Amino acid sequence: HPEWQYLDLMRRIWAEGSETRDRTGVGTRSVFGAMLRFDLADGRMPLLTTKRVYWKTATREMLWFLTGDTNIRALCAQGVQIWTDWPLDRFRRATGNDINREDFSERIVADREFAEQWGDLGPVYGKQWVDWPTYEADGDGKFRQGSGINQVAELLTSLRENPASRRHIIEGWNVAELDQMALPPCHKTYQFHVADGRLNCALYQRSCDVALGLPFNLWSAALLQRMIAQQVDLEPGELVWMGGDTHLYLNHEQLVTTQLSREPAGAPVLNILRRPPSIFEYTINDFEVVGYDPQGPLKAPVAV
Ligand code: UFP
Repeated sequence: HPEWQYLDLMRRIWAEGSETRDRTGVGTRSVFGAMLRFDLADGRMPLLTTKRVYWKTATREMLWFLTGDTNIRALCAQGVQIWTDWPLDRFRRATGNDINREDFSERIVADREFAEQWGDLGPVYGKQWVDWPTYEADGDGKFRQGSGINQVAELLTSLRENPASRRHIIEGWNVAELDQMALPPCHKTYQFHVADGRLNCALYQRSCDVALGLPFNLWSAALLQRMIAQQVDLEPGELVWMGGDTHLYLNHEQLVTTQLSREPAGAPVLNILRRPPSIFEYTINDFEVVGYDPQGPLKAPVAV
C-alpha cells in the first residue's frame, strides 16, 4: 500500500530524527531530505486512510489559492480555520484583546472592514501564483508596478503548447516579498512534466510538519495535478513529493504512536464531476471521493 511510505517516514523521523529547537519553541525531531511517490492512475489519491483527512477543507484552500485571494475572510466564511491563527495572533498582539478564535473568525466574516484590516496574510501563495508582481521603468529612472504574472495560466499554456518543456514551474518563493508574508511558502515549488500522455508533478516542500501538514499537502498537490491534467487533456501521472526539513513536533507523540499502530487499507478515488471552462472555475461541488473509509481522526496541537 502506498501509504506505508508515509508511515515509514513518520517512524524513521520519530526514531532517528535530530532533535531541533525550532522557531516555534515546541521542538522537533527532523530529517533533511525525503521523497514520497504516488501513482495517480485510475483516480487514486494520496489520501491517508490511517486517520481521517478533511480533504474538503484542503480542497477549499486550494480553490482559494487559485482565486489569488490572500485574505482569510473567504475561508472563514466556509468554516475553514487553517489560516486563522496567524491573523488572530497579530490581532491579539497589536490590540491586547484576548478574543478567542471562533469570535475572531465570526467578526472577520461579518465585518468587511475588520477583515481588510486584520484578515490579510500578505502576498502568500494565491498572490504569487496568479499575480506575481512585476515592475517597469517609467523612463525617469523610477519604477512603477507592472501587470502581474499569472503563473498558473501560463503553466497551462506551456503544457498545451510545449509539453516537452522542462520549465513547467509554479514558484511561491518570491524572495523580495517574504518579509510581508504571514508564513513564507512551505510547498514552494511545483514542477510539472509530460511523458507518455501523463502529467507528472514534483512538489518541493522546504519545511514539513509530517503529522498535521503533510496529509493536507499531499492531497492538495495531487488535487492541483488532477485539475491541471483535466484542463490540458492528459492522464494524471505520478506525484513526487520532496521534503527539505521534514519533522515531527515533540508534542505530537500521542498522534505518532497511535497512527503507527494502524495499518493502511483501501484505495480512495477522486472523481471530478465536471470539466470547467478553465482552471479558475472549479467549485467544491465538482469533487467527489469514493472508497474512503478511514480510521478515526487524530488531533494534535498546531505549532504557530
Ligand atoms: N507547514 C506544513 N505545511 C504547510 C504549511 C506549514 O507542513 O502547508 F503551511 C508546517 C511546516 C512547519 C511550519 O512546521 O508549518 C512552518 O514553519 P517554518 O516557516 O518555520 O518552517
